[in-house]
Amino acid sequence: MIPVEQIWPPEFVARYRAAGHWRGETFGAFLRARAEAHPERVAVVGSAGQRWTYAELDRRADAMACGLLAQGLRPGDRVVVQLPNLPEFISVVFGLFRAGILPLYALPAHRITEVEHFARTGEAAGYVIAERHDNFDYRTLAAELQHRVPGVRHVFVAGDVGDSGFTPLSVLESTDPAPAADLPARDAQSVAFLQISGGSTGLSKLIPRTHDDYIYTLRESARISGLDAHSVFLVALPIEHNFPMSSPGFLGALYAGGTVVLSPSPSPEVAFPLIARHRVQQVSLVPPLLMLWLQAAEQSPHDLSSLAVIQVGGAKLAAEVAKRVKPTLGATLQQVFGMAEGLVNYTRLDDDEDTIVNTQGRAISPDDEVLIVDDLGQPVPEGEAGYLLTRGPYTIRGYHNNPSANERSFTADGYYRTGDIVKRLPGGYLVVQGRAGDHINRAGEKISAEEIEDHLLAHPQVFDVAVVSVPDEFLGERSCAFVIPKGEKPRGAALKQWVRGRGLADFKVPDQVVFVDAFTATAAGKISRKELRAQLRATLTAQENTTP
Ligand code: OOB
Repeated sequence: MIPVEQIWPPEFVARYRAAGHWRGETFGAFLRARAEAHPERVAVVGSAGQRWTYAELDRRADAMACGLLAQGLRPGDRVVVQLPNLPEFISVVFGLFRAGILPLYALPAHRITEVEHFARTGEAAGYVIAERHDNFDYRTLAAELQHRVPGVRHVFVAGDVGDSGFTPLSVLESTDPAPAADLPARDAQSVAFLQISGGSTGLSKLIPRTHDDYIYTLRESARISGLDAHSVFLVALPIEHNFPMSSPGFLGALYAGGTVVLSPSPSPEVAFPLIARHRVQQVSLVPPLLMLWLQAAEQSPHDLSSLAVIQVGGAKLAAEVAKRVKPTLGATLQQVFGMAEGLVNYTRLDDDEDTIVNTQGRAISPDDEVLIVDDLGQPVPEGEAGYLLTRGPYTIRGYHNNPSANERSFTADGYYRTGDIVKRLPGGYLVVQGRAGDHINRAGEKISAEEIEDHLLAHPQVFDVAVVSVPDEFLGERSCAFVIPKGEKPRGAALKQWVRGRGLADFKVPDQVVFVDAFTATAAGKISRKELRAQLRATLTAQENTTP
C-alpha cells in the first residue's frame, strides 16, 4: 500500500483536513450512505434495459467485493479494468473499492502493448474485460496478457467466457454478500485506484488517487455543475477516462444521488435516443464530438429538450463552436480544463457568455495553487502566457513507482508541471494557449510522439522518423509521421499497419505519413527532436495553407 504521507507532506495533509476538503469518506461508504438514504432511487441505467436502484448497486458491489476476495485476490492488489460503458463497470469498481483492491483503468481502445505495460508497471494480479466490444474479442487479449505477464492470475469477463476458462463476472456478482463487517475496513487516506496519464513523454504513467482527494473533487464538481438527486447524467465518452468519470462525471452524479445512464457509443445515433428516453440533463463531450452533436441535433427527430448542461473538455474548444451550444442544443456550456493528475477548472454555470465561450474556467478549490511561469521558472505578469504549474488538495505529488518521471514532472516543492501553456485572467480564469510538450491531442486522446517514433524506428525500412501534431479542423490535432526511408521506400499504408500490428490503440496509428530525404537542409549541427518537430510541423502547415 502507498501511504498518503509519501504523496502529500504531513503539513499539507493537516491543512486539507482542517479546511474540510478531506473528510475521511471512502467510495464504499458514500455508496452505502446513498443506498440507505434512498434505496429505491435509480442509480444506473444500461443500454440493454438494465435499471439498478441504489439498493441494487450497493448489494452488487458487496457481492463483487466478497466474490473478488473469495477468488483469492487480496486487499492492496491491483486489477486492470478495461470495460466498455456497461453497468458492470460501476459494480465492479465499487466492489474493488470495498475489497480494498485497486482498479487500474485501461481504455477499451488499448491493445496488448498498452495493457501489458499497465499490468507490469501496476503489478496487476487481475484483469476485467468484456467478452467483446466494437468487433474485438478481449478474451484473446487476456490470454496473451496472461502469457506475457503470468502475475495476472485472474481474468473476469462481462458476458460469455466461451472456452477461455476465465471467470464470468456474474459468478462474482452472485456471491453471497457477507455482512459488511467482514469486508476489510478502508482508510480514506489510502490510494483507491490508479488512473493512467496521457503519456506526454513515452509510455503512460500511473496516477495514484486517494479516496479523500478524489471524493473531494466529486463533491465540489457535483456542486459546481449543479448535480443533485434528481439529475440524470449520460456517460457517452469511455467511462474509464477521468473526465466522464469525475468532472463531474458518473461518480459526481452518484455522489449527488442522481441517475447515471450509460451509452455504448458517443455517436448521436446511439446517444440521442437515450437522452430522449431517459430525459438526460448532463453529458460530457470532447470538442470533436460536440461538433458532431451540434450538426446532428439540427435534423434530429429526438427530443433533446431535457439537456441542461454540457461539459466540454479534454482539448481546446474553439470559441465559434462554443457559441453555438446554447442556441442549438438549448443547454448551458460548461468548459472543463482538467487532467488525470489532478487540477480541474470549470466555467461556472452563472458566468457571463464571454467567460463561458472564451475561457477554460477556474480551479475547483481555493487551495488549488496555480503558478504560471516563464522558461526560467519565474512567475509571468497576470494576463501573459506561461507554463502552468500546480499543486493542491487533489493534485498528485508523484506518479506510482516512477522516480525518473517524477524528477521531470514535479518541482522540488511539489508542483506538478502540467506541460500546458496558459494565461490567467482576473478572477483566476485560465485560457489555454497550447502545450510545451510533444504530445498530440487527437480529439482529447493524448498520444506521445516519442512512443510512436519508437515503434516506427523498429521497422526495417525506416531510417529515422519524427512524429508531430498537425492542426486539424475536426480532430483539433492529427498525427503526422515524417519518415526517412532506409533502402526501398515502404508504403505509407504499410507503416500504419505496422503500428497497428505492434498491438497499440487505433488512435495512435499516424493519420498521415510523409516521406522525406533528410530532416534539415541546414546541416550545421544537431538540432533537438523538439526543434525538429516544430520545424516539420511549420513546413507542413505552410504547405497546406498554400494548397487550395
Ligand atoms: C483530461 O485529462 P487528460 O489527463 O487526458 O489530459 C490532460 C491534458 C491537459 O494537460 C491539457 O493539455 C489537455 O488535456 N486539456 C485541455 C482541456 N482539457 C484538457 N486543453 C485545452 N482545453 C481544455 N478544456 O483531458 C481531462 C481530465 C479531467 C477533466 C477534463 C479533461
